[in-house]
Amino acid sequence: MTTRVAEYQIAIATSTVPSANTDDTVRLKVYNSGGERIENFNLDNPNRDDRERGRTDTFTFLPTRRYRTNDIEYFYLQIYGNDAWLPSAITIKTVNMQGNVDVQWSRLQWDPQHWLSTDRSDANGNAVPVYKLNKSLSRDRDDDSPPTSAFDPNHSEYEYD
Ligand SMILES: [Ca+2]
Ligand SMILES: [Ca+2]
Repeated sequence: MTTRVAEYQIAIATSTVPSANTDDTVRLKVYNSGGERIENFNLDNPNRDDRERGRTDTFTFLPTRRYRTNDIEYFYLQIYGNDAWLPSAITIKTVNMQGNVDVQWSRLQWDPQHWLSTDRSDANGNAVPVYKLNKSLSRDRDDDSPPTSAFDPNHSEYEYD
C-alpha cells in the first residue's frame, strides 16, 4: 500500500573516470503502468555545474499531477547531446504527504560500460541515449542490496521532445 506522491528526491553520481562529466541536458522521465509518461524532469540545478566527475547531484521535484507511488511503473534516464556521460549511481525516492520516504529505487553499482550519449559510437560503441529503470527489478524498500540489472540498455522506445 503506497500513498500519494508529494515529492521526488533524486541523487545521481557521476563517475570519476576521464570525460565522465557532461554539460548536456539530462532528463528523468516517469511512466505509469499504461506506458504513459507522467513526469519529465530536467535534472538541472540552476546555480550548479551538474554532472562533474566524482560529484553527486541531488534534485527535488514536485509531482505535476496527482497519483500514487504504486502508479509508477518505470523510469527513463535520457541525455540530449553527445558529450558522453558516465553515471556511477542513482537513487530515486518518493516522499509521501507526511514527509516520509515512501519507496526508494536505486542502482548503486553502475556498469562502467553504460555511457549515455546520442552518439552511439562513444564509449567504444557502447553508448546509448537513454536507459530504462524497471521498478520491479530495482525496488528495494526493505533491502539494502543493490540491484544489478535494473537498467535495460537494449530497449527500443525513445522519446524526443
Ligand atoms: Ca546546472
Ligand atoms: Ca563527457
